[in-house]
Amino acid sequence: MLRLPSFHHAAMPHTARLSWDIFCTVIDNYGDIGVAWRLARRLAHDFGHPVRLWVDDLASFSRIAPLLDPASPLQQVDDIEIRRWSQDDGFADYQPAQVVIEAFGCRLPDAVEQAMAASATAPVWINLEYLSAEDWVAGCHGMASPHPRLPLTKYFFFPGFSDSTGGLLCEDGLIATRQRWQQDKLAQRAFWQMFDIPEKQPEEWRVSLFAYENPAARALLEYWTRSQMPVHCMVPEGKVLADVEAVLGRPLQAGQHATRGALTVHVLPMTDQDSYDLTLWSCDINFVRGEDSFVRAQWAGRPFVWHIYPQEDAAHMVKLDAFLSHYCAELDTDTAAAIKAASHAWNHGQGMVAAWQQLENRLPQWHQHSRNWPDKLLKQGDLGMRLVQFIQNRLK
Ligand code: TRH
Repeated sequence: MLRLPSFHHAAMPHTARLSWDIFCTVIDNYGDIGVAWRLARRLAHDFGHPVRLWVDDLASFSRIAPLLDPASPLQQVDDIEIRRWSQDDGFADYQPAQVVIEAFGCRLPDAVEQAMAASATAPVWINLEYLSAEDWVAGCHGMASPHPRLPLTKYFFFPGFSDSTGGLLCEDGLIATRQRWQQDKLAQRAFWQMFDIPEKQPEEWRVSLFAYENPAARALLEYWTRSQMPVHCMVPEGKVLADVEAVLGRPLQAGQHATRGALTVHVLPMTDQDSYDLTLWSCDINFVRGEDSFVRAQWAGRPFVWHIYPQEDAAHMVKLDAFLSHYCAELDTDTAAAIKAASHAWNHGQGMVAAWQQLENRLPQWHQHSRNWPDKLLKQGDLGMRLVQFIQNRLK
């Protein structure tokens, strides 16, 4: 059995111990629970704080946390207390932690709010928001909103890319661990062997593909069947698989692979978050989606293409552009133009082959930029550290 690298520093930061309740509902997909779970683990493992994670849908949660028992309403996983909840639960005996996080505006039950208001010291109440690189985020980050009836204040905590936002979640020591992994060919070989996938060859593209349904994926995969370099494409089972199957001409399940021309597709089972990180670290280029895999691709230090979660009225395209202008700010004009064109093509579902050809010519610059990018984002600390500091300032 492969030993996964440990991300944890021996020394914990000197922050006063806080207890946390994180409430999360699963809307669709895995992003909300993915972020909540990652935050819980960051606080428990790197800060040593006790965390209770309240989740309404344990079946979805267990897809990214295989040790979880979806039938158990109360369990301990990875040093975190996991509790199943719903809006109708009584919460009669609920005793709030010092910090209560409402993830992505999931709305706390009335009884929880009342228990918070009745506490001798009201907990610090945080609404953890979705990630966006838009400029308005800095103005809204940390804003206080008084409860209409109870003596409680809710603070809005926005992840983001600038120093005046809440930053992005990253474990202590993660970047160094990732750099060591990327030097370690034996560990990578052992990792791929777990999925019955051959080790990466120098003369091959190894790509991971985690995306929503996307006609641009069909066009790109078709193009890769005629590639000069063999392409090995790792596809976690899920939404984009139908597009992949259309190109390969047959149904595919986790654990299977299929080849057409220069393209070989390997369908991966959903793994836990740490193993998914290893997939991202071990591929040359990663296609990611939503919020959490998008952030993890940035820590991977490798080029990535982002399939943003689609919203009504194309609001997501504004968010995409806000990120791209940030990401490309210090790049040369041609590389920036190629990355922007490929991102637009991928998210509009058309024009991907031409955009990809343009991008192929800029790969060295794109690789270099991907290696430098995490340092820029982490200079002022990650989201976990900024959140703990924010809470401590409220408690002074
Ligand atoms: O699943 P997503 O599409 O989630 C989305 C977004 O978060 C979006 O903003 C939100 O509004 C919507 O959900 C409801 O993509 P995301 O954010 O990348 O989450 C996927 C999670 O799954 C992430 O934590 C990584 C994890 N994962 C694994 O743990 N193992 C795997 O094998 C794979 C492929 C993913």
